[in-house]
Amino acid sequence: MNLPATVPLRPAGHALVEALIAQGVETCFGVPGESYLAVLDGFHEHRERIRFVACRQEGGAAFMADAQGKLSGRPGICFVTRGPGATNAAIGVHTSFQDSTPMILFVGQVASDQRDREAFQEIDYRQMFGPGTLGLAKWVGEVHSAERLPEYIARAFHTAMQGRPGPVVLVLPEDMLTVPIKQPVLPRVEPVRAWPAPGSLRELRSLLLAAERPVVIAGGSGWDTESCAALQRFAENWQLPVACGWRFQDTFDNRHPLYAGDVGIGINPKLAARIAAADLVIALGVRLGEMTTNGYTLLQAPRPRQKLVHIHAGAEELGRVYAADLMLQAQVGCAAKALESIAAPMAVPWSAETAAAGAEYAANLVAPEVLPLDMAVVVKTLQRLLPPDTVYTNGAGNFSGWLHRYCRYPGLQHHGRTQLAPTSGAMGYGLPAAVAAALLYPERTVLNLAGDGDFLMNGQELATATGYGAKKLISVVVDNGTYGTIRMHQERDYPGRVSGSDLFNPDFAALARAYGWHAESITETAEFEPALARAIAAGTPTLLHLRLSADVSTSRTTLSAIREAATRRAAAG
Ligand SMILES: Cc1ncc(C[n+]2csc(CCOP(=O)(O)OP(=O)(O)O)c2C)c(N)n1
Repeated sequence: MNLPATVPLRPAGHALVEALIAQGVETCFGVPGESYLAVLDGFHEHRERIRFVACRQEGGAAFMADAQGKLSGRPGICFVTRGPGATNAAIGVHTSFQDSTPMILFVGQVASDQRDREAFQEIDYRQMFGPGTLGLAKWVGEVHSAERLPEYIARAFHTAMQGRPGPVVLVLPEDMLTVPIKQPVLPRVEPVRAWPAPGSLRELRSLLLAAERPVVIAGGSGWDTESCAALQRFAENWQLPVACGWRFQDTFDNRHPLYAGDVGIGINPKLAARIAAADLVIALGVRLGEMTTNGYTLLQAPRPRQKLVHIHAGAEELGRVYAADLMLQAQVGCAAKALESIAAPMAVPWSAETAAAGAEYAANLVAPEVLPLDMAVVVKTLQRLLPPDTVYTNGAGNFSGWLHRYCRYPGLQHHGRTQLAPTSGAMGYGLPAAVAAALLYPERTVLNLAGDGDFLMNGQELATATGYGAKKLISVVVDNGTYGTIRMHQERDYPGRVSGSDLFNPDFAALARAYGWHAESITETAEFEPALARAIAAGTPTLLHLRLSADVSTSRTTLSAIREAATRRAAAG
């Protein structure tokens, strides 16, 4: 990009919008505030090249920016006002942190001459989001000098994308945004990528040659078309079974014979046993967090029984919990391409094990019929009727287990990311993520699977979908009248003592219609396919409301079975 050495004077708020355009941003999400009027005016000034999507709550807006970051690989952008706006948005920052999603949250701040007085809605964002707080922003910057705004923005983009990607918070004092500046914006930032050293690849080859039961766990952020294809070729060269980390299921094509399933909540017990019995685990891009390690037991912390190779872009992730036998600090894209180049032998001793892992994955897709409304059939029908490039989104709750178990996500080399799901376990993520996907990629179909509790955490974003003209967007709400996950834990630990987990629900279909959506309610399996066909044909966002009994708990068991087992355990002392 050729930049003029000087540009006409314009308010810093306008320059900020120009800088976003220079970074390739076409859509930003947010809720307006009087603290950043000069930026909103910049959006008006440049409305032909960039749009500001006004959301209904900052939590929804921040989740939309997270979804944008996941789908594009570049920072999703969210604007919020000070105090209440920033606190509402915190859930999205936390999710981007745990999910390693590149994201930038811009926060309007009180004027500089009012700082430190606890002025109206004032918060010190470095303390609130600061890296010292473990798990909020990767970096928090406050722009005190309008002239240095371009520098701060470039740094925010670098920081959000480099190493372990994550969220950055940039704080914008109100008076700074109105200062006229003549600094040009900086050119588009590309992340610096680290490659694995040749010596470590030789070590990895030796570990593979010495192994008898290796398993790959792939996931994390930073994957793209080329690196996913390279991972597949590496796996094919070595006939390796590949599992995907929790909620990174589109890292490896789920229809490929080497796919072994996903590692997370609700893991196929056969896959868990296989990983536990492996003699070599290659963790590629995943964080090896609590969910992906089944509470640090699949891989015993801090020294696993299996030999462990951990490849991650963030130096701080390597050796954070596990004393791996080999640690490679490399961006996943570079690592996958390097792995592909490691010479494989003509035959490997574990081919039969790999085939068995694939067979176990296939067997896990089969489920006994459930009456009257079968969630396994619902997910399989979705996959049969919806286009292969459909983006599937979900928030948190047991309902997501059906999607994770039965949905066969294509590897992202085929259609880009097809799974948007929070490893932070944040309820309310799925609907705004789906709205963002539908607005950013209107040619693709977007399917949100939501729990009744989960859905209403951000149900207000139905209005954003309608207001901005989303079309190929379907939300399936699994209504079992309870915060079912919590009820499940209660029945396990305090059988029969229901407390705080019952829900009063609205008529979800009527609610959606009030927002201008098409909507239907469904009580039996046979009604689902025709309703979905009508949703696909509707040309307008559609909500399908599934009415289930609270007893429907997970894809493997019911509440009554959990309660009975817990009661028996208690009686046996
Ligand atoms: C924002 C947030 N609040 C609370 C929780 C704790 N939590 C996890 S699952 C769950 C219940 C989810 O209920 P629902 O959406 O109805 O799905 P179900 O479990 O019934 O399938 C709760 C309250 C959470 N993960 N996120």
